[in-house]
Amino acid sequence: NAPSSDETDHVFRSKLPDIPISNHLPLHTYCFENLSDFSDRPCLISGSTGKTYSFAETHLVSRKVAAGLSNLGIKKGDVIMTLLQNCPEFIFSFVGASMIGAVTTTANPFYTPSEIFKQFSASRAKLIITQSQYVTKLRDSDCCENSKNPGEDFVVITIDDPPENCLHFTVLAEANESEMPAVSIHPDDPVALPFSSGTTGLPKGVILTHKSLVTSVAQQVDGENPNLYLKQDDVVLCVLPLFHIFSLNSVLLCSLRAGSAVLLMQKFEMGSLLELIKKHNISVAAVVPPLVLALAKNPMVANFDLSSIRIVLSGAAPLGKELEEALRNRVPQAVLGQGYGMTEAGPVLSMCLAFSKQPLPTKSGSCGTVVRNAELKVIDPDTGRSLGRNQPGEICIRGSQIMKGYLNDAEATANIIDVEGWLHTGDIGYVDDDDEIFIVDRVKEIIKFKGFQVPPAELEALLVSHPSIADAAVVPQKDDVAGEVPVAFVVRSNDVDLNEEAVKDYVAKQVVFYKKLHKVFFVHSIPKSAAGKILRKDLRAKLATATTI
Ligand code: 4UW
Repeated sequence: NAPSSDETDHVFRSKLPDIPISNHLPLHTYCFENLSDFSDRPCLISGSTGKTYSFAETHLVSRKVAAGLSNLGIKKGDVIMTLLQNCPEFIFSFVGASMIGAVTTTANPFYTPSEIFKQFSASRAKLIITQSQYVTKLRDSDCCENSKNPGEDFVVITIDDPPENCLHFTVLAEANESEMPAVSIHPDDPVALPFSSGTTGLPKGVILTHKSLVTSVAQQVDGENPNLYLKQDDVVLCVLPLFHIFSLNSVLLCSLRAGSAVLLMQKFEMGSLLELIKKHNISVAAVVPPLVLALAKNPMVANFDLSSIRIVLSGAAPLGKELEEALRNRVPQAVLGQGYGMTEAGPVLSMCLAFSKQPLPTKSGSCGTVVRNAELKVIDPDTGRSLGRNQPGEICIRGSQIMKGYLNDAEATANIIDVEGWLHTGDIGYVDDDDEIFIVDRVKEIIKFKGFQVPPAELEALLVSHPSIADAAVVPQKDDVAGEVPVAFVVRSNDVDLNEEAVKDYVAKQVVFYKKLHKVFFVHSIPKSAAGKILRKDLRAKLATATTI
C-alpha cells in the first residue's frame, strides 16, 4: 500500500543549485584535475615527522605505487587491503590502486586477527599494505580459516622494516611510473570497498564506484558556491582514521580536489593535537562528538591558541547542542556545524550550509541540508508514505553518489536500496522549515561507539558460539563519553554458572576495543517477534527505564 509514484513524494533538495559534475572521470583523474594550479603547494603533511609531500610529489608517488602494484600482479578489478594508521602511504596506496582500476578495502589496524581475516576473505584481497607491528596478526593460524600464509599465499607489504616474507613499501614507491599500465576505467567500476553492517546483520563490503565518490566529493567542494568551501591555503586536520569513510571522503578526497593540505595524525593525543594546530595553523578540523567533548572540556585546551581554526565539521554520531555551545567558547571565531554521512550513502547525505562560500545561517543541533544534485525524503517506516516538513520518519536518499550495492549480497542490497533507487538509512529524522535536517533516533541495529560501528549481530553470533550461552541480544546503552556502548542480554544454557566477567572476557578477546561489552544482563529469554526477530526496541526500553533487570 506504499505509494510508488514519485509524484506523491515530498522530496527535499539543497538550497544550492545543482551543478555539472565530472563523474565520468576516474576518481584519481578527478581529484588531481586541477593539479597544475597548486602542484608545488603542500598536499600531505605527516604530523609526527613533519615530512611534507607537495601535490606534484603525491601524484608522482601514487603513479609509482600504481606501477609497483601492477608489477606485483595486481590488475584491474583486484582488491588490495590497507591495514594502516593514517600515514602518507595510505594515500599513495589508495590513489595508486585507483590508477590501475584496482579497489582498496580499508581495514582497521586495531582489528583482531579474526576481524581482519573476515574482511580479507570476503573481499578476496590479494595484497595487504600494513605496518610491521600488525604482521603477527596475519600469521595467527587460528582464525586464518583457509590457513593461508602471509608472504606465501598473499603479498604483505610493510611501510617500515619488513618482517620475514614481507616486502618493503619501496617496491611500490620506487617503481618506475612509466611502467604503469594504461587501463580504461568505467564510472561504474568499484574503487573503494569499506565494510559496514548498514541497517542490519554482519559487516558487508560496500561497493563505492568512481562515480559515487566523484559525485560525493563534487557535492561538497565543487561549484561557484561550494557547500564545503575548502581553500588552497587551508590545512585540514586528518586525525579521524582514513579507513573510515568520513575521513577518506570528506577530509582526504575533498582536500585533494580543492588543493588544501592534509595534516595526518596517526592517533589522537590532545597534547600533540594542540601543538600541531599551532605549528601548522590548522584551519579546518574534521571531528567526531567525543573529540568535540575533549576539545570543549579538557583544561589543557585553554592554554593554546586555536585562532587558526575557521571550520569545525563534526559527524558520524549525534552532536548535542550543549556540547556544540561548549566548544563555541573555545573557538569563538570558527563556524561549527555537522555533516551527516553513512558508508552506503557514498557517504555524505547532508552538510552544514554555514560552511559554504556564501554561508547561510544554520541552527545548532542540525546535521545540515541535503547535498546538491541529490534527493532526500522522509518516510513513515511502517507505511512507506513520504512525510512533509517537521515530521520525523526514516531518512532516504537518492543520487549518483550512493553505493552500487553490497559485495556478493544481492539480498542485502535489495533490502536497503528500493526499486526506485532510494537508499533507506535506518535513521529517524525530520526536515524543518529551513530545510535543515535533524536526526532524532535510529531504527537500525547498529551501535555507534565514538562514531565507530558496532554491529550487534556480530556480537550476538560470538555470544551464542559460547557453549554455555543459549541465546543473546546486544543493544546500545547511552554513554556520556562514547555516545553509546554495547550491552548484552544473555540466556544461559541450562544451569551453568556463567558470570558477567566471563562473558565480557570471552567477547573482548575476539573483538576490537570498541566492540567490547560494557554490561551483561542474564535473562530467561530474549523477546522476539513472531518471525523470530529480536525485539530490540523492547530491550532498549527496558534498559532506559529499569535500574535492575
Ligand atoms: N548525526 C547523527 C550525524 C551523523 C550520525 C552519521 O559508519 P557509518 O556508515 O558512516 C558514517 C559517516 C559519517 C560521515 C561521512 C562524511 C561526512 O562528511 C560526514 O560529515 C561530517 C560524516 O558515520 O555510520 C552511519 C550512521 O552514523 C550515524 C547515522 O546513524 C548513520 O546512518 N551518523 N553522521 N551527524 N548520527
